Parts: sequence; structure tokens; C-alpha cells
Amino acid sequence: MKRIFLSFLGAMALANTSIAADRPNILFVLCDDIRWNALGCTGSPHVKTPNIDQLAAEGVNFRNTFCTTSLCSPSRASILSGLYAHTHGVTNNFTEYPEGFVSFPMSLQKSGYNTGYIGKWHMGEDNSEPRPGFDYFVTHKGQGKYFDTEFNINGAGDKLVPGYYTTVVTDMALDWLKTDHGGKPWCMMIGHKAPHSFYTPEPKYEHTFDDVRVPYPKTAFDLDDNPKWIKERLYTWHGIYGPLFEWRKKFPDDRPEAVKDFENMVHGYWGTILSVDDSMARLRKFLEETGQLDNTIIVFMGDNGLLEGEQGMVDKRTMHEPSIRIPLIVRYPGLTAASAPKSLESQVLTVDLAPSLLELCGAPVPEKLHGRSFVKLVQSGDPDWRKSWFYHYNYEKQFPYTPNVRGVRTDEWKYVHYPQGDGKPDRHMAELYNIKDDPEEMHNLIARPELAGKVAELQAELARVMATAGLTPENDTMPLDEGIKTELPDAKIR
Ligand SMILES: [Ca+2]
Repeated sequence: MKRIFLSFLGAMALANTSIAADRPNILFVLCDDIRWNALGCTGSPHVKTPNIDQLAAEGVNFRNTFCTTSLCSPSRASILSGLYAHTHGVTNNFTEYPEGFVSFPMSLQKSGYNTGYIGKWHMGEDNSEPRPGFDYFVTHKGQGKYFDTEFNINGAGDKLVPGYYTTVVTDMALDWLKTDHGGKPWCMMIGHKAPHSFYTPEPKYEHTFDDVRVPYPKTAFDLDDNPKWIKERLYTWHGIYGPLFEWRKKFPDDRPEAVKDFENMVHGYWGTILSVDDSMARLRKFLEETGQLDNTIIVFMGDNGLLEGEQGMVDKRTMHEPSIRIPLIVRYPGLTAASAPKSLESQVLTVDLAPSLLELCGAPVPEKLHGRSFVKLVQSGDPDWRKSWFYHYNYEKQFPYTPNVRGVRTDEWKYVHYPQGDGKPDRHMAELYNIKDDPEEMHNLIARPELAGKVAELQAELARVMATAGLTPENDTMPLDEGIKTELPDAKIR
């Protein structure tokens, strides 16, 4: 009996070893506020990112990836959990990821992974302590700084680490990657601060874009068919005539020559991305040198998009394309082995990452996730893949520049409306775009009588997709919209 038991244990140990050897590692690089087209491989004519481009050339470039709420903390919680904000409960930037709530790193840890997180966590402003689901955890309070951030290294207390943020977190990630993972596969998440405001490039990239002229986009001057709140936003913290994250000292300023401040801001933003590409080069080199490159799922993505003058806006939060679109690149031969590297047009969401990575790692996928695994979609095509999804944002008192937003995006159309929050009929005009014909959203078609049927159809589709995630008009509560205000946000939370 004893012998049988022992040989059973031996077989278990063997099975575990072979699982560990076969299971891929994950290197997840998460940028903060990176626009979908701010990389060479996603269409930027100016920002040169050869190392990230190489990942795309060898892996999958998901060209239509979206966040379900365009705001840092809610979107990060959606990436980790595979759930929409109304379910994980992180609906603003001041809420912790709920304790005991399953995240994909937590599931991986439980199924035998060694897990680490280094960098900007950004759920829970004043907490730099380690979070559940990670064997090793490094973060800081609040937003962190581009230079000389105080990091809490695995619970050792806040301590200033000199240097440029992107370089420092890369150093720390490489140090952790070099440690003994006890024969386990590993999952490392790096949370870059870049390219989040206030944009400070490394000195070597401070002048890289000096010769590139950056005008306000044409949608900024074509706001007559938009709801009025969009014109009101122009002069605020989140509008192109406002302070531009301190790149404009005297504001508001709507003189044409003040576009120079806007241009300087965009140059700064782009500059911070160049360091992220350098970081990717170092990480890749390490994986190559240690023979781990092809057994590692490399994910490069952003938490939410960013408006750079479109509709006269900076920042994010709205459902316009630059705000909701994010880059997503996945390099893993195990995902693409049966097919060539590719560029995928299907609509993929932040909530799809958790189920996809868990499937690729052979870990159990929690039930009732809002997202779905894209593995089949990539490998053989998925005729049942989503053709529409809903977007969700709640008005913030601390940032009174965007109303409540509920909207639906299909492969061809987008319908957005702005509920007041009191259950009464909307007071803001809605928006309707044909994304296929008008990807820049120049023409709000909501008032076209011939499209009334299309609007009704999209409203019904919005209600349908919301209901699939458990949201109905009865339980979809939201703050009262107190309107667009010109006051600046509190300095501590900018
Ligand atoms: Ca963000």
C-alpha cells in the first residue's frame, strides 16, 4: 500500500515538473495612457519604436483593442479581473482592487506560478504595500514621478530610488527575473508610468521631436454638430485651451499661436514612449540570452487611450476613438505557431486578457467573466466572436469635465449617450458615428432623420449587451451629472 502511495506521489511530482516545464512564462508590459497609434507598428510616423515593432512583426497586433472604461484604475482592474467596472467595483481612480477578488495573477499563483509586479499599480492612492496574488511586489503611492520616485520594494517601506522611472522599473524587473523561481513558471507585470502626464522625457529624448509640427486636429474645430458639453470642455483642465498638464502657463488660451504649447506637450508625451521601447529591448535581450524568449508570452498594452486634441480634448474618459482605443501586441509562438504572425481586426477588449492568458497558461478560468479568450480567434478564427460591446464611464466630481457615458460600438457604428444620472431623459445630445466611413468621428449623425431606425437599433443593442453583463436601467446607478466646470482638479490628484 505504502509503495503504491509513494509511486503515486512520484507520478504527481513528475506530472508537476512537466507542467512547469511546458507552461509559458508571462512578461506583461502595461503602459499608462498610451495612444493606440503612438508606436511605429500602429501607425505613428514620428515615434520610432523598433523593439515593440519587432514584437508585433513576430506576434499578433490586435489593431482594434478597446478599454471598457477609459480611466486608469477601472481599466487596470478590468485587465486583472476580466470584468467590467460595475462588477469589480473600481469605478474611479481612488478605489483599491477589492480584497479577495480573483485576478489573473492570483489564479496563476494558485496554479503554480511565481508572480511579480513592479511599477505603477494605481489602485488605492495612498497605499504602496504589497497586494494579494503576487510573490514579489513593488509599487509607490499615487502617480509616481518620472525622476526619483519613492518605491516600496516588497513591503520594505517607501524609499527613494534615484533615476528615471522607466529605467528603474526595468532594472528592478530584470533583477527579479534573474532570481530563482523555484522551478516554477513566472509571471512578471511591469506597470510603466509612461506615457502618463506630466510628460517628462529622459534628457536624451527631450529634443527628439523639435522639428515635428503638431497642429490641433481638424475635429477640434468642427464641434457644431456635437453636444454642447464638448465645446464647454475646450477651456477646462481637459480641453485644448486649458493648462495642458502644465505645458501652458497662462490659460485658457485659444489664440492660434498658443498651439505651440500643445505641440510641446505632444513632443513630451512622445519622448517618454522612446524610453519604453528601450526598456523592451533590454527585457527581450535577457529573455534571448537565457533561452526563454519563445516560452514567454510577451504582452504589450495600454490601460486606456488618450485624446490629443481630437474633439478639442486632451485626457481620456469619453467614448471617442482615441480615448478608448489601446495598443495590444502579444508575442508567443505557442499562440501563433499554427499560423503566421498577424494583424487582427476583430474587436478585442481589456476584459479579454485575463481569460486568454489563463487559457494559454493552462490555469482554470473563473466562471462568469465578461471577457473571453482570444486564443481560438487568433489560432483558427472564431465565427462567434463579438460584433458589439458597451462602454461605461461615471461622472467624477473631482474631474467635472465628462458626463456619464453609456455607449455601444459595433464593427461599423458607434452610438453614445450621456445619462443625467437621475433616471430622467438625457439633457445632453447623443452622438452617432459611422466608424467605418468616418473613423475620425468628424460627423455626428444623430440628428439625421433617415438614421432614426439605426439609432433605435443601436439603442436596443446597447441595452442587450449591457444586460449580458447584468446591467439594466433599474440597477445601472451612476452619480448625478453636475455639468462641465472650469475649476481645476485638486493638485494632489492631478
Ligand atoms: Ca491610464
